[in-house]
Amino acid sequence: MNESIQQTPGRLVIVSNRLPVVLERSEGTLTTRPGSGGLVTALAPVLRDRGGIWIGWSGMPDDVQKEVDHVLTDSSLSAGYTLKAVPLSGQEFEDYYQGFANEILWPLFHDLQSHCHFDPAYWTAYRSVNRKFASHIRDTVEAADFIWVHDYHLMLAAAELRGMGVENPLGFFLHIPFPPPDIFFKLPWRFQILSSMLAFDLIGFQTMRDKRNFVQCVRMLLPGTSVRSEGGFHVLRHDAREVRAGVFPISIDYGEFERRARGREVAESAWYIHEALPDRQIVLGVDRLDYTKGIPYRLKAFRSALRHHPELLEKITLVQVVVPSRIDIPKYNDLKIEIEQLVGEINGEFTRSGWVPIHYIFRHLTRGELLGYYRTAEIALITPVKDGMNLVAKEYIACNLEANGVLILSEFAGAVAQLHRDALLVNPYDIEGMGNAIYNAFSMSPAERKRRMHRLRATVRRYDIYRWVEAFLEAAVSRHLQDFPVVSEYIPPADSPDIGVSI
Ligand code: ADQ
Repeated sequence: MNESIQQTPGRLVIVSNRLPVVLERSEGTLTTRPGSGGLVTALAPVLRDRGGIWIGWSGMPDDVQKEVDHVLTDSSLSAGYTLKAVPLSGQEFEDYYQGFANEILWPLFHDLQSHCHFDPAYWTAYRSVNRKFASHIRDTVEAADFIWVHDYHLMLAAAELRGMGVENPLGFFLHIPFPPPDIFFKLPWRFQILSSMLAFDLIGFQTMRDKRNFVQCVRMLLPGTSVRSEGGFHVLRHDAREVRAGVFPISIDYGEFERRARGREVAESAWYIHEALPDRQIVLGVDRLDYTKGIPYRLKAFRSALRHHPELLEKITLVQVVVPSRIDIPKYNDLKIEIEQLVGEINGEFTRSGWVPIHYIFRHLTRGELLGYYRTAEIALITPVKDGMNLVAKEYIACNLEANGVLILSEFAGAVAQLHRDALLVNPYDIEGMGNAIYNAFSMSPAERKRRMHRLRATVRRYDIYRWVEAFLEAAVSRHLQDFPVVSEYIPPADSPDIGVSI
């Protein structure tokens, strides 16, 4: 770990909507198990080393809060840092989380304003839950602690804390994109959200595009704010307070993915997957059920590939894994129905004896199964219509040990800024173009695959999740962004994005 991080005074206080543990009730008893995911893995050692606290909602109803607190005290001992739950009532969950976060901010920040449901009751709940989080933070922190708030659920937290007199250094990382002014301005509460964000000291975005959108919104909506560039940041000065905005593309625990992919469980799972699909290239899609992931366009592109390139028939299988998510929100259920209808239509049109073109999986996979697919698939088809980063792309790369896979990546995933040189890029709205990219990937020579995949692997290995945590925490104490990839903005070419593919 970098020395400057260890030398920063005070503890680290992480704040996110959900705690990094999963609480479950089995036979009447509440238990916890560690949450998965790179963020927890990367932050846990820092929290343990310098002393830390993680504040978030437990996922349990607030009438069992005493029991939750009790269980979390035990989990804190085994985790080596303190877990503190913010209780939420059923109504708060509906209006703040399902409502404002997932029916307003999520679609709007992914440029899908037609999916937004601008209910004023949602805004009232969002404000009051952000205030509730702030009062829990205030009651927990000590003067020198660094508070790092995560994601769009808690964009008002800093302003609430400042209003309560908390003057600790405050960082914020936005995991999802920040929209351009024309879209952001549709938000009825745009002024309150934007001005509240300026109460943080450091704001991290996934890409240059997100940072630029944010700065443009501030310039237009809060004209009294001065903006300057300094040490790799944009520094915004408003009401005698300065906030620095920087770019920190999030990543994965590369070493851990690679290590597990090498293990026996994954090797066996990969072997069985291919054994069941002999002489075929597997095209893999893995997504949460979400309209931002572009699944229907992708299915249509696969159909277009089969229609226009008959060489693919019986030689290629799309495995589309969809992880159930937010199914209580009507738009998500509509999407599920649309996906299932398309899968049925395409399989109905092309299936031959011994070959079903799309294998559709709608459930959580075990880690071993997921990594088995990553390890063995010849092509990853990752085509969100918009995505903050997209970790699946990086996980696929880390698990592609033989370096024989091809990554087809949307121009609108944040990951494109780092991976554009060696992935096949597609516009997810261009169905035929995407179909051609599938064909190009299928036909790509082993040497070209290796060349590209080696470079992709080197990039993700170098800029892993540990480097990301280190860069953010270092930025919190230093005035300069040091030795971190200043990723250039990806600008789509004048011609079709997959031009120049040599196969
Ligand atoms: P997400 O929208 O959830 O994250 P993504 O970055 O792709 O999107 O992460 C999905 C995670 O779920 C991956 O780590 C993956 O391993 C896991 N997963 C997927 N399928 C699974 C399955 N079948 N079983 C088990 N686990 C599965 C948000 C933003 C992204 C941003 C991340 C991190 O929307 O743009 O990259 O946060 O900042």
